Amino acid sequence: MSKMKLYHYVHCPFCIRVRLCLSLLGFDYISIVLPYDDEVTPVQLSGVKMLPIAEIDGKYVNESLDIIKLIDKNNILSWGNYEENKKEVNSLLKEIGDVVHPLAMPYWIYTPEFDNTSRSYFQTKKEKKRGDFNLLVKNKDLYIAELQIKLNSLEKFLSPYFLSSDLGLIDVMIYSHLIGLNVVPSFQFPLFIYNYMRNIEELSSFDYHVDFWQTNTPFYQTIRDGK
Ligand SMILES: N[C@@H](CCC(=O)N[C@@H](CS)C(=O)NCC(=O)O)C(=O)O
Repeated sequence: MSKMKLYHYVHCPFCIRVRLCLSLLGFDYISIVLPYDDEVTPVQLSGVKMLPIAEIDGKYVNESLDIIKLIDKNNILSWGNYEENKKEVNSLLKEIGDVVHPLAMPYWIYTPEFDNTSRSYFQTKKEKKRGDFNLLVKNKDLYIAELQIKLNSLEKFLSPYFLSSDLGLIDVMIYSHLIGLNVVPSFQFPLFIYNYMRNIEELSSFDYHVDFWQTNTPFYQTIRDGK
């Protein structure tokens, strides 16, 4: 396999899961971060404006799990555990996503991944589904309370990984849905989740792309302080 090219958004949980697996499985790859408002490149590559897209040996693959399957030919990530619990895991991810997205989106757009044009493109598109970002920020504490309940309910499944003593695909998926919360001020993970996530990072040497997550821009400070 020649070196993979990965087109991704830094904030996107589906892109993060691919990057995390590439790190875990020791694959070197070429990282291409596309601006969120670039509609032309993804459509030219795969026919739809959706990332991640991987270019592997001249072919373009654009579903995160299809990409991961191609790089995990030896089933290091315990696909069997995911297949057995697929229904529950997918509904868990949906429930987590339904709270994480409204919480994190208004902050993601003030990270260095976005410029004025991509920020406004993202906000306009997402507000149609999630509602006014100012309102989402205003209701932050309600979302945080809801999320804490969902996160606490995870504890019984971790031993120390999801229904397993080994790190697998399900853990990668959960981690990737949660890591974007790092930019939400005043949000704190329950300690057991915090430790679970740090553990996954250590095992994978995951490149979190810290340069893209720095949030000390004046815009971010304004929204963080609720002005
Ligand atoms: N089923 C896809 C979902 C990927 C996905 O939803 N990507 C989002 C970013 S998180 C996207 O590209 N959205 C494009 C847009 O809304 O403009 C996968 O697992 O790869």
